[in-house]
Amino acid sequence: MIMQGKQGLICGVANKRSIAHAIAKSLHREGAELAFTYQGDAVKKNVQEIADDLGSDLLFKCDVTKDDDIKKLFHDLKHYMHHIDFVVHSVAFADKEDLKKDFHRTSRHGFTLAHDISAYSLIAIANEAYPLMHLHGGAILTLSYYGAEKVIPGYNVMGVAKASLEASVRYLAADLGHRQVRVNAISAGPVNTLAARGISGFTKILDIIPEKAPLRRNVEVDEVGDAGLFLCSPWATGITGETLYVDCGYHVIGM
Ligand code: NAD
Ligand code: IMJ
Repeated sequence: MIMQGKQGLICGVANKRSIAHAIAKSLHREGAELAFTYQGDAVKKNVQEIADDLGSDLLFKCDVTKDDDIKKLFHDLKHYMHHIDFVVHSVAFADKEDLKKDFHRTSRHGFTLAHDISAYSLIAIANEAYPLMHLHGGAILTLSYYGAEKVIPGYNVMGVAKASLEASVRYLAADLGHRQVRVNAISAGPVNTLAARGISGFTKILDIIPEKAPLRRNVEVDEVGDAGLFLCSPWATGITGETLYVDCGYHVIGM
């Protein structure tokens, strides 16, 4: 029970398949107390049910494009939790049209939207989270994908936003490290979630990984959950600014 006495916030649960749900399950299993955010009414019921299952009655609405939502979230969280030990940021969005057409067709609006939701939101959340972390610090974790560094068909503007996210992890780690606040990312292999559904080429990628990855299989979402637990836990107090691959080793293969 490495997380006994620890408490924190999970952003980005939409349903039971969400990577944020897997991370929340691992943290809960090891004794952590959790609070959850939900994006809007469409997913509130799902998130409420998941929070219930994980022994939490702390549920806050937060659309990360809204500064007021983020401010109110942490104001309310402070009231209930007083301090936090970790925040999980598992949020991304791009206009579906931008994931279909060629990357060079990305509009200014589409570029801005993807970066606002998928990268800037980590900075906005980190700024509200670190003052709630105690003298002994805390952990901030986000989720990335290999499309940040290599061209993956259709990932397009999301790849550029993830590159920005991973660079933000390094700059945030440098800024907040003197307070013992650690900032890390997991670069997860493909997982069949809402964010992957309906993506053309997704099933093809799920078929390629078992042929090429060192472990000869796709990653299980619970393996991402356990790696997330590790990075949020006292086992990882020496790790910050890192992007940890949880992808069955796919990223080390050259061809
Ligand atoms: P998901 O759809 O379950 O989670 C995405 C979450 O983002 C949802 O909960 C959604 O409500 C939230 N979100 C979108 N716009 C938001 C906004 N404006 N305000 C607040 N929340 C908003 O899918 P997932 O696969 O669990 O995605 C979680 C993270 O994991 C994302 O950052 C994604 O890029 C990353 N990731 C996913 C995969 C994969 O294959 N599924 C692989 C690597 C990384
Ligand atoms: C997404 C697009 C293209 C290829 C993709 C993905 N591959 C994988 C994903 C190969 C694994 C899933 N992923 C890593 C994401 O980060 C998804 C982000 C995403 C998904 C959607 C779908 C629905 C929508 N907008 C989205 N914005 C971001 O309207």
